[in-house]
Amino acid sequence: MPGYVQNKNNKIMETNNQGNNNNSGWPLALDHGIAPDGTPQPYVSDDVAFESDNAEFSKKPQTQRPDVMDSFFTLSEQNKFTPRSILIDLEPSVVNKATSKLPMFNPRNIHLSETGSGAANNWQHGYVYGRNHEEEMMNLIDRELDKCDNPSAFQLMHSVAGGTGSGVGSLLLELLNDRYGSKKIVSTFSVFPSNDKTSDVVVQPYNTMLTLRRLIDFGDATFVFDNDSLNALGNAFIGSGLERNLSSSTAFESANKLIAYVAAGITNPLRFPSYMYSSYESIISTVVPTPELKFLSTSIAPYSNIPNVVPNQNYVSLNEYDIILELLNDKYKLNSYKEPLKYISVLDYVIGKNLNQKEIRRGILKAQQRLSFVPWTPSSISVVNGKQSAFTSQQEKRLSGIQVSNNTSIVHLLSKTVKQYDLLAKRAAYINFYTTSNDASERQEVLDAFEECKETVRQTIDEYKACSSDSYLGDDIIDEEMT
Ligand SMILES: Nc1nc2c(ncn2[C@@H]2O[C@H](COP(=O)(O)OP(=O)(O)OP(=O)(O)O)[C@@H](O)[C@H]2O)c(=O)[nH]1
Ligand SMILES: [Mg+2]
Repeated sequence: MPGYVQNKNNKIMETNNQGNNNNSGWPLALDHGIAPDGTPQPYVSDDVAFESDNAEFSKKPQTQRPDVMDSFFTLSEQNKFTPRSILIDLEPSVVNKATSKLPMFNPRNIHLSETGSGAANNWQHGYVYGRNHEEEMMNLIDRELDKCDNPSAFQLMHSVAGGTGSGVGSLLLELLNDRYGSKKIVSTFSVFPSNDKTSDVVVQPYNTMLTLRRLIDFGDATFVFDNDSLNALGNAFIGSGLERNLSSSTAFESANKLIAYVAAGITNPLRFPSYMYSSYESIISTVVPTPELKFLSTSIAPYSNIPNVVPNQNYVSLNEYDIILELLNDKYKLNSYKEPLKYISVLDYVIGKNLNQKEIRRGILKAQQRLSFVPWTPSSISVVNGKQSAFTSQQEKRLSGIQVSNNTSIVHLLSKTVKQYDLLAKRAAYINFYTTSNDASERQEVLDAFEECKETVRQTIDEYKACSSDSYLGDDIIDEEMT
């Protein structure tokens, strides 16, 4: 399938296409030169930067596009790319904003509630709505899957604390697990609420707890983003001298840019394949060693090529060694926690042109010495040699870096949620938000269901705590022998 655009547009062109002038800011589309309405931009070769009538040049074989677009897009008969995404919400404003910026989204892949009032920050509303509309939503998913040759994974992007992302998201996790769980990876990009601003929605700890249980029971990997770290990271980028057009954007827009950048970056080797990490399975299995340890943290190196974030005059060029060390810096983490951590796995992406393998090796050796790993894994950092898109590359050598890691910082996030939940649950506060009547037995049923979720989360906390011990794998072997 990737051949389709090559035939039409794979000419060696004279222009230096930065692809960023009329852009949407969506890295996944920008990387492949897809305009907001889905129109493919001509591919610009890196090797020969001009077209020539000279017979010598025209005899040269045309460079093949190095990117694979069909993982995330389908090509219509009108030669337009359409994301495979499905957009679901219980109120229209967010989806309408997205589709007006990016008309490339397929209107048939959008599900909005008829009443359009949202789920009122209530997991229960979202979940029940999902139950009542599960057939419609699964039809959208199945129809999209039918268009795929060999789908390997789902990516669910949602917030865990409101009503829709948490409730509908939880239901979808159950449905996907039920129908496809054994065959396909179900991964999530889950936004956790700001700790500083919990007061705006008092029942966030309930919603988060109910969602966490589904992430633990039905997901294969969760990329954790917390809004406090996202805000801090935005500030760190500004503080370090990157100009960010914040005046015209909300705090969420900049947070979402960072999430979108990481989400796209993670799949760089799928979309620009080389000999390693060219499947989603290989990426996930590198960072998720057992189904019990599946919460992943990410970080972004400073001065990375984030769309709409341009380096100002203070920009200093970082080489591969610098990038790898910067990825260890707390201030560039999207789920930050400053206590000493134990690492279970680390996958570093260094993305750029003509990567210097010597500098990568030097950086990795240094970084490995700085990190503390759990005793039962090889204390090593895996590396993705990511390719820079010809559509987003700059004139000068500018490298980007992303780190995906599995580490014990999740203990802090989960424990914080349990603590906030306990404060509400011990007084059964606001439990009537989740019941249909004032009936005491129904209240108790709801509380019991909440407590089951808490128990699941507790087990994950315990698992992450236990994994730091020397005997972590040994305990399991003994358990198995005894049973
Ligand atoms: N990073 C990020 N966080 C967001 C965004 N929108 C909302 N949040 C956070 O997510 C949580 C819940 O968000 P909502 O938008 O109210 O949740 P929802 O899933 O739409 O559910 P309902 O509004 O109840 O239908 C809050 O903690 C918000 O701070 C966003 O665009 N980006
Ligand atoms: Mg909403």
